[in-house]
Amino acid sequence: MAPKLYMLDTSPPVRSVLLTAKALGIDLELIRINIFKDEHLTPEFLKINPQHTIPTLDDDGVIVWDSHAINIYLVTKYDKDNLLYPDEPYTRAVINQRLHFDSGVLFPTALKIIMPLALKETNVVPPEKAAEIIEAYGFLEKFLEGNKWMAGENVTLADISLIATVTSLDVLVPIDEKNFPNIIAWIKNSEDLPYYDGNKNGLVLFRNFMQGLLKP
Ligand SMILES: N[C@@H](CCC(=O)N[C@@H](CS)C(=O)NCC(=O)O)C(=O)O
Repeated sequence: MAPKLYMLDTSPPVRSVLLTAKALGIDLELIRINIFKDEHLTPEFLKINPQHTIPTLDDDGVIVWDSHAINIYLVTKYDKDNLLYPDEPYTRAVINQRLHFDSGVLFPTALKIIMPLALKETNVVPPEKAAEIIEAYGFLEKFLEGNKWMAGENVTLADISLIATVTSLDVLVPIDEKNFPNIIAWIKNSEDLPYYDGNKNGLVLFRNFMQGLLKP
């Protein structure tokens, strides 16, 4: 039975799970939950995930939420070679640092821009929030110094989580190639991954959604 993924196409963390699933060749049953219609607050969904976030995975009764936890679960269960999450201690520590950066810094900062736009409370990206994102771009630029990928010479879960968030942020706070050449090169490399569709399709929808909300 294909694992079920409760999801919304535009969501960056959902897209990171779609990337992981495609990379590992796992078929998922997609169950769309429209958070803007409160479909994540129904008693049925709260029973599965009391924290009411998407993505949420149901793998034959094993429930996991938080995209980073889901991706690690999928890799641990289905990627026998562990290529996306190698167990060499230093590499894994670097990957974990990048994942925590995505989960604890980058995505929460992105949400502070995305949600007021989505709820039509504003139609601009506040300059102070844009400044926080530009500071975060500076950190990412450093992570990539001397590295093709976020945790070294090989693509890992660090790239899979961060590419979904960073390409979404680029819609809101465009990444300037002059200041952030490493990030731009890394995005281009990511676009060449054979499973990049996992991000691409939802990103187009996210871009259209946000551009419709931003003041021209
Ligand atoms: N750290 C979580 C963030 C998940 C998250 O905040 N998802 C948003 C949609 S992009 C959501 O479910 N929002 C509804 C809510 O929090 O009630 C992850 O990586 O999965």
